[in-house]
Amino acid sequence: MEPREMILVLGANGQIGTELVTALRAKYGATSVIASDIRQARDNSNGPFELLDIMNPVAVNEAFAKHKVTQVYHLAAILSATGEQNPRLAWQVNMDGLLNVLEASVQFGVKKVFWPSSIAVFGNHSKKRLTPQYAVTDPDTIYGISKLAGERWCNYYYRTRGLDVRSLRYPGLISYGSKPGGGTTDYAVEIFYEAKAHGQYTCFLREDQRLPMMYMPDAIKATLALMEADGDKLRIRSSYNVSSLSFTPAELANAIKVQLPLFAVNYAPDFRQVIAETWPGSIDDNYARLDWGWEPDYDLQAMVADMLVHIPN
Ligand code: NAD
Ligand code: AKB
Repeated sequence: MEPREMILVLGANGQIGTELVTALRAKYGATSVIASDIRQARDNSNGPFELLDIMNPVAVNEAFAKHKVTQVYHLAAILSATGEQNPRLAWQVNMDGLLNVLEASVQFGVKKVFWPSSIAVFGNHSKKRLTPQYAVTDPDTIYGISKLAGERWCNYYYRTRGLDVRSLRYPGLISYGSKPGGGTTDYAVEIFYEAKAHGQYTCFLREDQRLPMMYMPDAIKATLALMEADGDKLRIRSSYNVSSLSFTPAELANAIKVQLPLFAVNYAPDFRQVIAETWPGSIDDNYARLDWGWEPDYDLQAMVADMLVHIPN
């Protein structure tokens, strides 16, 4: 019989972790998935939860040893907009935290590690439309710089230590399960709450700022598919481009107006507009489609309809 998987999720109380933990528990059983975060969960009744700071290597090692961890999903990070407010902290959490996790994974014989990168690895000189896997990567934000360096560290641990690290360059993620945590793409979640609550929204990006996006069910599907894929077929051990939606704030607003005709949007671009301008508008994810059969389920209309059903009035 195969030994039982013990899965540790770091940064589990964020936008992705909240939904990924539920999906992992449905697949592996509640007690096989240990959720952890630096802050308490709103509700930790669905399975084991621990307070854990990824910046503390001793505590990280203790958690790996105590739970006999076989798989890790490392989600703890400081995102793009918050990172620009405190670049040194963002670098420390995103970089030192990742190295603590990679080191512990080698030391405790973890079988597989998932760590997300981002479209933030791209920059001003990257091709903007259908940005390829191996485009120029010249990020301007400290977040993007830390993600690019993280990708290289993951590839390094795979190559030199044989660690089975797998990674996706997520686009902006849209969900209703938990609010986003300080990114440039957060407008695409906020807009739904404001549309429902107040019938109007002031967007911090320009109306024509196209960005790659993905609905959370597709992000969870991509994550689990990559983690279940045959390792021999994975040609990329830095991070895979993965793509689904591509729209501007005006296009998103129009899709919402189909269902809420009185919804009104104003535009007041702030410092996040400057970040968004350096990112691609759409992504070429051919490697993901060929290597592990990636295909998203949601288009813009289906995503909008599902969000509006789930967000309370
Ligand atoms: P989030 O900000 O919503 O959640 C991050 C979680 O990490 C939070 O619950 C926070 O409390 C926790 N955390 C912060 N510092 C910590 C520390 N020192 N120790 C332990 N936990 C700590 O972020 P998210 O949107 O869930 O993103 C998860 C990962 O996916 C991040 O690596 C992020 O860069 C990446 N990503 C997210 C998106 C997106 O649109 N959400 C897009 C691309 C990549
Ligand atoms: C952010 O905007 O910082 C994130 C991301 C695209 O990495 N949502």
